Amino acid sequence: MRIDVVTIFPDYLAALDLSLVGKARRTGLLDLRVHDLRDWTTDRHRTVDDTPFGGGAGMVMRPDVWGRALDDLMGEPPVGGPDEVPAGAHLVVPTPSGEVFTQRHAERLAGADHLVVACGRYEGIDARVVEHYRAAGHPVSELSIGDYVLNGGEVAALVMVEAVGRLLPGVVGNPHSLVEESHGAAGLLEYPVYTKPPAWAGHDVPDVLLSGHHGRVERWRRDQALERTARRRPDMLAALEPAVLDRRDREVLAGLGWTVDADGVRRDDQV
Ligand code: JB8
Repeated sequence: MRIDVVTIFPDYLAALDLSLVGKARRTGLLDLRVHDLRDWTTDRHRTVDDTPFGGGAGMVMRPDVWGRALDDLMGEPPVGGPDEVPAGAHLVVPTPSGEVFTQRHAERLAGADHLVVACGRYEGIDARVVEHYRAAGHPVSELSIGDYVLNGGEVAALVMVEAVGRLLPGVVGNPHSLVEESHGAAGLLEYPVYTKPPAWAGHDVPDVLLSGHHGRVERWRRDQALERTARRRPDMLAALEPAVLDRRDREVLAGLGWTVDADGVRRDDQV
């Protein structure tokens, strides 16, 4: 896969030289290029922003500068384009006004041949930029990494590149790690994990994990996952298909104040 990231702070993306994503780049699984948006400015001051039409606080990023950058990087949909750029890039725009980025978005983006990530600053990018590339036939995703506000799209781009990069075939050494996580995707938070030493600072590892009874360990982990999900992410519990919950699951949930019936999973006070 190729990913181009465009930003006025290319140094922000230096972390992508490290760890798993860095290795994927060095081995050629991921062709990741970071660009300085100011390379597409034409004035002496390398200006990327201007005042908002209609008034208001702050500055807006100019569409002409972004247009020159993206015309060079996105390729020509639906066919053709410069040889050195794969056709039909998917444009990703981090923005607090976007859909909330989830593992489902990461999985979909990991199936693309070419992503271009446009990192905004100030009050964001002139809205005609997204409109233009969508109208030209490119897939465009405006995505938020959560309900808080950053100073720009760079940190969100790091999050998205890491989440997508680790799904590319061969990037995560042991594909079993990805399979185990799909249980998380099946709707529950992960169970707590422990390692040596078995006693530390007056806290012992739960006996069942030292027992060697594989079946009891699996059941304990399932109970812990249910309890964590009920307490921390009731929205995830309420979205579960009843068919994925066995009799013991339903007993555990009953003890936590949840009812499972043909209609779904609900808190007892909402039955
Ligand atoms: C200007 O909070 B965020 C975010 C904030 C931003 C821009 C992009 C993303 C651009 N402010 O995800």
